[in-house]
Amino acid sequence: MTETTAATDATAVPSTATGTATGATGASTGPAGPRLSRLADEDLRLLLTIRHFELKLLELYARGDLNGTTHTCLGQEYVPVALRPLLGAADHVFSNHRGHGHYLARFRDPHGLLAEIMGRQGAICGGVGGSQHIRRDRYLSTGVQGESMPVAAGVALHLKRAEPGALACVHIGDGTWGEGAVYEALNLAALWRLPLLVVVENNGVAQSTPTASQMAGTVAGRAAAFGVPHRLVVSADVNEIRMALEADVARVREGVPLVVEFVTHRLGPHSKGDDVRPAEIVRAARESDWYGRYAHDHPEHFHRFDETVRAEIQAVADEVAARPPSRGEGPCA
Ligand SMILES: Cc1ncc(C[n+]2csc(CCOP(=O)(O)OP(=O)(O)O)c2C)c(N)n1
Ligand SMILES: [Mg+2]
Repeated sequence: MTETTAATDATAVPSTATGTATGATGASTGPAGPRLSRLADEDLRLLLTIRHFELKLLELYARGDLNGTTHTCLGQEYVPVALRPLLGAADHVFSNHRGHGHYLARFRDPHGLLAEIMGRQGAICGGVGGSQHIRRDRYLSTGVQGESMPVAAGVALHLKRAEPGALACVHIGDGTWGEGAVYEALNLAALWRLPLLVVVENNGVAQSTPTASQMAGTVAGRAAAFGVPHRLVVSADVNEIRMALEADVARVREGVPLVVEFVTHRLGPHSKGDDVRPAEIVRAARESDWYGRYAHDHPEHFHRFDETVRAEIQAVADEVAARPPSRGEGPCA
C-alpha cells in the first residue's frame, strides 16, 4: 500500500504512510512481509556490501581485532540505499553513531571505512575518527546524539542562501528525539523554510530502552507541532520507498523541511554484544529482515551476488588488516 498524498503546506501537516506493515507476529520462523520488488543489480550489491561489511565488523570485534566501539546498521541497510539516488553530490549528509551504511551508500568505500575503524593506512580520517566520527566532502557523522540536527539546520540555511536546490539530510534514531537540540532545529527549519530532510530510523529501541517506554506521543505528532510535514515509511522495498519519496524530497529542495520516519528493525546488538531485548523482539526483527525476504522472493538474483560480495568484503578485511598502522594521515585527517 502506497499512499501518495503528501503534505505540501507547512500549516497543514497530515502524516502520510508508505508501504505495508511488515507485521511480524513472532509466531512463524520464516521471512515475514509483503513480497519485495526485484532490485537493480547495483542496489542489491550495495545492500549486500553493507550487510557483509557489518557482519565482518562483528566478527573482527569478537576476535579482538578491533578497538573502540561500533554500532552496526544490520537490518537498516535499505534506508540509505533507498535514499541514494534521491540525494546528489551537492547535498550534505549528516550521519550518527549507526552510520556505516550511510557512508558506504554515499562513497562505496569499504577499504577507507574499515581502515578508519582499524586505524590502518588509507583511513578516511587518519584513523582518529573511528566508527562514529567521519568527515569527508559533504558527509559528517557524530556519535553524540542530536548534535547533528542544529548543525544540519545551519548548513541547510547556508545552502538555501548560497546553493539553492541543495539540501541537508540528517539521520537520527527514535531515541534521539529525547534531545532538546532536535526541537530547536525543527523550529528554525520550519520558521526559515530550510531545505532540511530529517530521516528518522525508528527501530523501536534506544540502546536497551524500548521506544514505547520513553517516548510520549509520536514522531509524527512532534513534527506536526512545528508545522513540519511527516512521512511514515513502513516498507523495506527500496524501489517502492524511492518512488514514494521522490516528490517529497524535491519539495525539501524548495524549502519545505520534511521528517521521514522509517519503521525499521535493529537486527543486531546495540553495539557489539549488548542485546538485552526479549527473544520475541529479536525473532520479529529477523523475520522482517530484508535479507532473508529478498533471498526468499528472488533466490536466483540473491545468490548470484551474495557469496561474491561476502568474498569481496573478506578480501577487503584481509587487505586492510595487513596494512601498517595509520600515522594520522588521510584524505580528510
Ligand atoms: C548525547 C548522547 N547521550 C547518550 C549517548 C549514548 N548512546 C549512544 S547510542 C544511544 C541510543 C540511541 O538510540 P536511537 O537514537 O534510537 O538510535 P539507535 O541506536 O537505535 O540507532 C545512546 C543512549 C550518546 N551517544 N549521546
Ligand atoms: Mg533506535
